[in-house]
Amino acid sequence: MKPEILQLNPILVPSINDKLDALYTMRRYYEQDDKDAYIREIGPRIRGVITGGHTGISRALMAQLPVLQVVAVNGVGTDAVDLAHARERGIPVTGTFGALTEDVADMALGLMLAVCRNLCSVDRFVRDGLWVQHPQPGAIPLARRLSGMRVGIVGMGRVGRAVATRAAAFGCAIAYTDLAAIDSLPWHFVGELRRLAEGSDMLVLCAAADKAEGIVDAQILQALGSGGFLVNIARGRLVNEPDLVQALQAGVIAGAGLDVFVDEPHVPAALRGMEQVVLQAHRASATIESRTAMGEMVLASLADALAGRRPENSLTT
Ligand code: 8YV
Repeated sequence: MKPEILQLNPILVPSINDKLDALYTMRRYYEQDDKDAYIREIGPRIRGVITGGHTGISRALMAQLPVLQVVAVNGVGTDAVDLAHARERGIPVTGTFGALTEDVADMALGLMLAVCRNLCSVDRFVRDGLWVQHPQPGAIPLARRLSGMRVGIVGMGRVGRAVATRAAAFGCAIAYTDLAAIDSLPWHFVGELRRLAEGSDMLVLCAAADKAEGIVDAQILQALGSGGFLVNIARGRLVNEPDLVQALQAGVIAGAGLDVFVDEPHVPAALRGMEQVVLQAHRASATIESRTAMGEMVLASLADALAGRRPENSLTT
């Protein structure tokens, strides 16, 4: 009998789904109307879970899976998984570390360019036929130059470093904050987030959200200042969202590029109405290349754990 795997989110790569179906009895939770009844029925037999970084898995759900041997996160954020509970039970929780770095960093640069150069609002202006109605150059305000800006990076892990490398190629001066300075990096370390924001034109959030909820609040946005931009490709809850809305409404900062939000898929209506904000739908890793590499890592984690080996990317065992 094939092992039963509970899948909490869809995977959009057909070759990965084919491999999963060939090796396992896949239990697709997201397709079920009555999820509680479904778990009561199949939970006792589930040996592996596949989930997304943002979705994770609750302690309550894990507790209903008594023979669980692995939680494979199809992503790098493990902030939505109860790691302490997994450790207590000796269950490996794995991530797809390294598989999505380049695409997430590319998305950060895309948002940085889009907010500075008003790419989305001008796209709407042209699409809506407004250029023909208002052909005078003054109809569209001048934009800002990204090249040469002072870029402050919050969280200098794989993604932070990849963003720094890209921004440096645009001639940007790079500073960063993290738990401590990383000696091997050529960029300027700033210990305090407020000071980093003060010295940045563009603040880019690349940090894990495990212990950093709401670190970007009114005070930090004030420090970033009226010429400053915020880009978030990490987790929505790093930012105090009401403070961000207020800061954008009052011109405390110049604009924001956001891929992630506190309560996805709900994006505050105020943000949706702002021309100086560029919005994405948590898409930074959503390329065929990243998602295929991520899916292969999920398959490897399941195979290792179910064969009694420690998965290479386990955080808990
Ligand atoms: C993914 C993420 O979109 O890696 C993460 O932590 O949040 C995203 O890159 C997600 O995990 C896909 O399921």
